[in-house]
Amino acid sequence: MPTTNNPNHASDSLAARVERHLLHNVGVAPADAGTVDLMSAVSQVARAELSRRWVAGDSADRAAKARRVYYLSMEFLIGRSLGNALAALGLDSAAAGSVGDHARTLEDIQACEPDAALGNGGLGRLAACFLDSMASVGLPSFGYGIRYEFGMFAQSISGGRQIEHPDPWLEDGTPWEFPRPGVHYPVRFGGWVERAESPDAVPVWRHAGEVSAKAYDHVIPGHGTERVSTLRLWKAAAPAHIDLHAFNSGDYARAAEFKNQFENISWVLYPNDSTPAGRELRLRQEYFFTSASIQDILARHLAEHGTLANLSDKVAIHLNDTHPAIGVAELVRLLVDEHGFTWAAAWAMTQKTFSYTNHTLMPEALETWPVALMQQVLPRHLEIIFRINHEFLVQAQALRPGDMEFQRRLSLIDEGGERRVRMANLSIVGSHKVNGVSKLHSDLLVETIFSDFAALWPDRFTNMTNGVTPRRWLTQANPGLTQLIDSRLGTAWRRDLDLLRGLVAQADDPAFRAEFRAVKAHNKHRLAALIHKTTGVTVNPTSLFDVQVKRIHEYKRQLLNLLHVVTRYRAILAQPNAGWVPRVVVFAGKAASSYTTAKNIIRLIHDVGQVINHDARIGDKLKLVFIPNYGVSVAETIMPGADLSEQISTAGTEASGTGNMKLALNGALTIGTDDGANIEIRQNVGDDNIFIFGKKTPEVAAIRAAGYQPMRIYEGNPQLKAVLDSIAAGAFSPDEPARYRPLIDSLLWGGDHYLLLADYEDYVATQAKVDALYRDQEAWSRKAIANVAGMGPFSADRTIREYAAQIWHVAPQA
Ligand code: GL9
Repeated sequence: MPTTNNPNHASDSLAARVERHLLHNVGVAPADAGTVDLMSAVSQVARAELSRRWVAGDSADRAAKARRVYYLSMEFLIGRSLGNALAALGLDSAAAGSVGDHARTLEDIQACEPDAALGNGGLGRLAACFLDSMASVGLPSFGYGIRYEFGMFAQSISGGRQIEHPDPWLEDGTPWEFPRPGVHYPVRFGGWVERAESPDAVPVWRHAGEVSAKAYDHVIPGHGTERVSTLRLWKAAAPAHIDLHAFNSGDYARAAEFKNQFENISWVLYPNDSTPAGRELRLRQEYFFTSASIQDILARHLAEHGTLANLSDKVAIHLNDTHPAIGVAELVRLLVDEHGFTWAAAWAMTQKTFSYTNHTLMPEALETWPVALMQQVLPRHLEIIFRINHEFLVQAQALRPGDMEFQRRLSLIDEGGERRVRMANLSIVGSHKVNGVSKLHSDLLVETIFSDFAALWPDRFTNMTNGVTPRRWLTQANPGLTQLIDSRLGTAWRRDLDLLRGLVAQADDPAFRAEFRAVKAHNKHRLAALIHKTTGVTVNPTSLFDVQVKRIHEYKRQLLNLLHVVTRYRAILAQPNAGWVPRVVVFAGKAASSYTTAKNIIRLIHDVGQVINHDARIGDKLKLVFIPNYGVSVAETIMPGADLSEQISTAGTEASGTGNMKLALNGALTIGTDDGANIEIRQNVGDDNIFIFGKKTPEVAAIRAAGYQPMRIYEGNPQLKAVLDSIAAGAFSPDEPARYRPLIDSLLWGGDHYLLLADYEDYVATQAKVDALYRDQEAWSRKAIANVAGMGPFSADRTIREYAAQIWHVAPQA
């Protein structure tokens, strides 16, 4: 429909702007524009408006000399930007109209934007949700990270096996970044430290190599406000003073190789969430982005204040896990070596500036770096760490004179075996606040791995329960539910998620419940279509959709879920007419490339699915699918379509979880253990509206302490025994009957470290309660609605306001 003769209509100006961008920036005639061209043009329109807001906010902050928060994170799992930008600008419906003129749907156009997958899992997605909330609550804020050329690997499944493909997300460029050629800093490595003659003289770091960190910005739109936040990502480049041509005239291959030595630092995201991999390059990455970020922070502060004396009054730097922990030593170095601070002044300033979030209790995930490696890569920083440690242990000695074990545990250096720097200890000592990510996790931190530090500094430790942005995870992902909520509560809940409480009253209205079910049914159709497209399996959308989506890890216990699936399969075969509630069990998630057991679990899911899905006796009663390439965009389709959310980690292992929040917010009921944020979800949605099962954290500890014997449980439970025996004997791998013997042996003989067998019986019994409830659709809907209604506290806006008030002391401006 031609709309150009009505210049006041919002969609007119948008359509006209899209056409202008097609002509001027994309280089294509509007009539010939393809889907990618339109994606690019619509993005340019949004970008232009965001750029205007950005410039305005930035100059306001500069004029006000605002205190700012700087969130340092190795990972930002952003996903797509277009839909989010249009929603923030209130342009979504206009955009739908403007591309409709080109016979395209906005959904198709959005789908051709690649995900920015600069993170592995929950930790990286949390950082992205936090950026959204920092912008939306109006915190003067920057995220800092790495502009990885290759993000999280893309996963395909072949013969049940995970195949990893590179993710060249920047290959065709992205409309969302703003290169800042004027913003670059040198980052140095290696060499030695020249000992000063007098003890007061500043040591000189004679570095051996240098790279240039170049800034690329992403504007992060705020919702319901004109404020935005900035994500600044660093790319590594050869320093300007290296003339590649002169260095290697004519030999381009060698010149390129030489250049790569500099640039490889920002090439790839390490696809590993448990063990620090890639060793030296990973350490270089950590230092690279941390150093560049802190140099940038100091430069901005000096430009505004002309002195660093008041740095901690104006700057809060947050360490997202220990990955940027070297920043503690880097700030000391910059203050002492380059800005004339005394050691004591620099150290006091540093502690006032930093804060740190721990994201896991898993000991193998606590980063340490060999002293020898740090000596080689960052000799000056190692020296600084030794001095911090020395002064710190003097304090510890004063508190508990002669207690050498206490000092040994607190030390920044692990002296048992190869000497290593403990990055968590450095982070705690260098920060004024340390937090966990759920109530349970924060309690466990001070009771277990950080108990010695808590004895020294009880006030340093606190809790900040995670949250998720309701914009991406409800408004954008679930427009049907959004409209339904709007129709009853108005739209204010979008900025104040606690208003969802108003749905409690709606749950009593049968008409509302019917509409709620209709929305869910629609979302399940969409999910069924995704399942069909990605796996070839046809599922019945009226089945109960049982969803476990997250990284594949033994502690998350996808295998326990699978034991239930096999149990159910066998029970259906034994009693085909027992009135089964049809179920579709959905898995998705990536396994770290070096994590063999996790990869075997993926393969077993696939193999069990092959048997069940092709067993004509089963039909719709049970289907098992593994959706490949789990990521932000895939999650946006899965979350709204789920009925049941599997959050079944061994109690005490999942620091928080955030998928649990996204699923409940979209009206899924949780079946979960007493772990992480599940506990707080239960408190908020009510005990009757969640299925909690299994051993609790103290019981887990007691069972292990008493000498856990999984074999006893196996011998005592014929149902479990039959399930394990069938997998071990090759019922699901007839071509290679012994394929899963080792996996099952790890449970029976290998100690079953995550207590799958101990929780099996309760889990299966609880799954039967799920079925019983699902048979009563009215009762189920009431509980699903109660879940949505109770999720207000899990908005990342709440989390960010708590960080702002209690840790960062930065005032929201919006
Ligand atoms: C994690 C925890 O395991 C999750 O429970 C938590 O919700 C998130 C965010 O706080 O952090 N810690 C961690 O290392 N990962 C988490 O998901 N792993 C990845 O991000 C891969």
